This record gives sequence, C-alpha cells and structure tokens, in this order.
Amino acid sequence: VHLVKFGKKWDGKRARRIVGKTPYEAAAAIVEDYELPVTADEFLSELTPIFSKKWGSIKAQPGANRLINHLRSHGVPIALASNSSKENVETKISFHRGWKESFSVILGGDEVTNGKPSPEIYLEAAKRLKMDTSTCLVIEDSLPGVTAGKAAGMEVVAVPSLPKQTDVFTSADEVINSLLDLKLEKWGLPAFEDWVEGTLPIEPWSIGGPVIKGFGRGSKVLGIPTANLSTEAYSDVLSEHPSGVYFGWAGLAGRGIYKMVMSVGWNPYFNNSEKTIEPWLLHDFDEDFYGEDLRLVIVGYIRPEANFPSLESLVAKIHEDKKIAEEALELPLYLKYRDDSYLNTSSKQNC
Ligand code: ADP
Ligand code: RBF
Ligand code: MG
Repeated sequence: VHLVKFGKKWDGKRARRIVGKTPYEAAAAIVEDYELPVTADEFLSELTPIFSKKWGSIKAQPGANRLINHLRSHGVPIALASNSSKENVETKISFHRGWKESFSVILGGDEVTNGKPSPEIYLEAAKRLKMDTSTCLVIEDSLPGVTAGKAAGMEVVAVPSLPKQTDVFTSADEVINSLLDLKLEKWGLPAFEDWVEGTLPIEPWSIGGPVIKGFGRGSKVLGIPTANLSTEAYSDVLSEHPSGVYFGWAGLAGRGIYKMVMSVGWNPYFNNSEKTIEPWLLHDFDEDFYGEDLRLVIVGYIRPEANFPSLESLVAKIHEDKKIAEEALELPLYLKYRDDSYLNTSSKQNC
C-alpha cells in the first residue's frame, strides 16, 4: 500500500480500526497507528486519487446484485447510507450496472452533521424513504454502522467485512457470514426464491492446481479426505469468495471428472489461522493423488462454516452436505457444468 513510502507495512489486525469510519477519521487513525510524519489531511489528499482509480475494479460482494435485484423486483424501497461523501458513493456505485437506479435514496456522510455511529444518517434515510424507523432493516459491515442502526431504532443484520469478527458485533440483531446467508423472511421481507433443494446457485467460479499436503487430519481425524490446493497462488480468488460450504465438479487430469463438496475458510472447529480450500471428491479412489492437477468448478453454495460441539456432529453435517451436493449436481442447472472445458485439461473422460 501507500504506507511503503513511509517505510511501513500494512497490518491486517489494525484494519478493523478503520472499517466504517469517515475518510478523514480513517486517515487520522492510520496516521496515528503507523506514526506517519504527515497530518491526516495531507495523507488523505495523497491517498484519494490513488483509491479513486481503483474503484472501477472493486467487485460487488457475492450476493449483492442478487439482493438488490430481489428487493427491487418485489418493490421494497432501499436506501444507501455511507460515511463516505455522496460524490464518492455515487462514483463507486456507477461501476455497477443498475445499482444507482435501484436505490430510492443515497446519503453520504457529508450530508449529515454527524456520521455513523451517530444514528443521524439512518434517521434521515428513513425520513426520505417515508418509512417508519421501526420497519427498516439495516445491513451493515462495520461496527460504527451497527451502532448507528441500533441507535436509530432499526433492526440490524451485520455482515462483517473482516473475518472472525462475530464477537465484536454483539449489538447487532444477527451476525451473518456473507450476503448469501441473509434470510429476508426473518425480517418480514419477501424471501429469496432461488434456493433449490438446499442449495443456492451461484455465478460459477473455478480454481485449480496441484494437490498439496493439508493438515493431515481429513482422513485421519474425520474419515473424510480433502484434496487441498495451495492457497498462496489463489489468495485473491479466495478472498473474493465468502467462507462456507460449496459444491461443484472436480477434474483430475488423467483420471476423470467427479462430484465434489468442499469447505472454504478457517474451519471453526479447528480454528485454523489460514483460509483453506478443502474439496472432498465424491468417489472412492484406490490411491492418493498428491501433486496431481486438480481443477474445480464451483457452482453452488450450501451453508456457512460452523463450529460443532463434537467431532461426530461435524462429521454428520459433512455427510449431510455430501448428500445435498450429490443430489443437486444431477439437476440440469448444475449438471451442465460437468462439460466445462476448464475441467478437461488433458484428462480422459470418466463416469
Ligand atoms: P491432507 O491433510 O494432506 O489434505 P487428507 O487426510 O485430507 O490429507 O487426505 C487428502 C488426500 O487423500 C488427497 O490429497 C488425495 O491424495 C487423497 N484422496 C483419496 N481419496 C480422496 C477423495 N475422495 N477426495 C479427496 N482426496 C482424496
Ligand atoms: N470444518 C468446520 O470447522 N466447520 C464446518 O462447518 C465444516 N464443514 C465442512 C464441509 C465439507 C463438505 C468439508 C469437506 C469439510 C468441512 N469442514 C468443516 C472442514 C474440515 O474441518 C476439514 O476438512 C478438516 O479440517 C481437514 O483439514
Ligand atoms: Mg485435506
């Protein structure tokens, strides 16, 4: 990042201090945290053009388009309330087709006296929507935002933008891992209609590479082997996708194409410090295939990763996931991706 200029290194743990702040507050926090030899104003004015250039390449959170389209098609009015300036918010969303028109109200931090955590921006949003505050649902990724929403008398679902943050968001009415886990009917809103047989179709994504050694506990501890992929080579793909249990198709060069169910994330039961990708190929192999080229096309989502009171309950849940994936992959909607050319490198056909 820009910190390099000052001979400093970005510290992920400190990132949580700036999420949800106004641009000025965030700059001031960074200058203080890293003891930079500039004022917050100077830092901000150097940084703003650098960030503005990057806005166009920021991808929507998985589930964001789905949420916006669903609410619009059901006539549920939505507002966007951000501590960033109105101008910046409008520029940022201009890169996403249909977003600007979907919001009945867009409010920037420069349009209120006090930004979040003050309730002001949410009270103003409700007023402009002509909605009673008690009928509004706030979806927030930051702690100041959750505080603001609750202070405005609204129901608040937190979707933390940083991992392993659940404990910090206790004031929210619910903390979910990603927008894929939002259950609108819980809040009196029309339910999503796209779940099929316990699965949520997603925009397919793929990842592949040589199978590496994992923690050595898949088969040994759980009786469930998972063919781990190197996460280093794919850190950007992985960071784009929320942790959770997914399924799809797996291609093994020279062997074939198989159904696959996997977890992506920190495996709460084992509380790993790294985000890993753990695909279980739904096929009995006679031998290990470490080092071989494994290609995955991920087509659907099942559930968030969870913690379990016992190893047996974790194993039972994973077997449930397997059953859901096995059956869903027979649906034309998912079956068609079995022919994806990404899976067939030099491999011979099978199954
Ligand atoms: P590790 O911790 O090294 O990943 P696991 O106990 O999870 O070890 O076992 C994974 C290995 O088992 C894979 O790398 C692969 O070589 C082998 N294996 C055998 N059958 C399967 C399967 N059905 N799905 C995934 N991996 C399998
Ligand atoms: N680990 C968890 O801690 N929580 C989970 O909810 C979870 N779900 C999984 C679902 C599937 C389909 C698979 C294959 C694994 C899952 N695991 C989960 C990961 C499991 O803990 C992991 O494979 C082992 O830690 C082996 O390294
Ligand atoms: Mg494994």
